[in-house]
Amino acid sequence: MPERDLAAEFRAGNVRGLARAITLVERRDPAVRRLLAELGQPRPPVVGFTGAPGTGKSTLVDALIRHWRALGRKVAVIAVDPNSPYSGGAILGDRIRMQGHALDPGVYIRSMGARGHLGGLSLATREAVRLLGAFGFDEVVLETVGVGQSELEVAAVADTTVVVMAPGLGDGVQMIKAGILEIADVLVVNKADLAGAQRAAQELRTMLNLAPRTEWKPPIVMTVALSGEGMDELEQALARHRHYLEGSGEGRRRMQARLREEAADLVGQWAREAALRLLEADGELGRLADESPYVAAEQILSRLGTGGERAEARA
Ligand SMILES: Nc1nc2c(ncn2[C@@H]2O[C@H](COP(=O)(O)OP(=O)(O)O)[C@@H](O)[C@H]2O)c(=O)[nH]1
Ligand SMILES: [Mg+2]
Repeated sequence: MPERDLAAEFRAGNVRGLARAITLVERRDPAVRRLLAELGQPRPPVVGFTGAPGTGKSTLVDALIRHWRALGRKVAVIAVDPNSPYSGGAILGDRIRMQGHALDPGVYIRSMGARGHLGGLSLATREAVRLLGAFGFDEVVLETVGVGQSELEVAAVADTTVVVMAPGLGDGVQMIKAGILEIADVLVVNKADLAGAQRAAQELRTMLNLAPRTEWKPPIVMTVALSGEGMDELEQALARHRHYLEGSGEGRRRMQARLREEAADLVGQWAREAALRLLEADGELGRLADESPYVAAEQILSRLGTGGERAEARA
């Protein structure tokens, strides 16, 4: 489908157009850039939910959707799964957990993967967020699905990162080792109905007290996502953090950092594509790479620097 039609579908609020556009994002199709240029790029606030599988992220997100819908906000959820090379559609379990919203046009849920390109996941997620904003969503939630580095990639895109723990899952020391605690703006101990929740919260408190003092101290919220207990506190914590971002200038700083990261990621991606084209087209360069990838890489960089490939990389 030509981008012109896609833009028309966006303006008409046709959700299938949105789904197609996000599929183009996953394929790293340059048509997305032109579509965004045509649509404009309002960026909705993004809340990321991360934490070990089974801690209750989807259940929490479901409760949050209900809260935002009651306020008339349109909500989009992207389940970010780095292990899936290419997904599309909602993940079955999450669809079941969030199916209460299936008929609500103010809610959009889907999963997203990205091919194993460097920085590909954050690039794709950032573009998807812009598309969702252009489509008219007021709030975007990212939920990590797989385990591994998706946590950090999601935090790099989100304005507010919520790290979810549950008793018996996602041990605190492990989170520190993985650098997860550092990315938390809000900490949730979910499944507060289960034994061990108070102790998990106490452990977290101790660890936070050991961390260097910062202007924003991540609050610890206890929730029972299944019953909605603690959701008011979670919503207040999210609102407070949003307020802090606006008032302190931290929101601006994060946005700048994000845009710079994105620029660097784009260079990485475009240069890689251009390099592969050069290696394909130039037999000599290919043979050079067979002998020494370092020498070949330097050759390629200097050739890209002279601008020969630049126009093509931009296409
Ligand atoms: N006991 C209890 N179970 C919960 C709570 N929240 C979620 N669960 C259950 O935990 C399981 C995993 O939840 P899910 O939201 O899919 O976790 P995710 O993998 O982090 O998205 C499901 O069976 C939920 O019903 C809670 O507050 N208390
Ligand atoms: Mg989930």
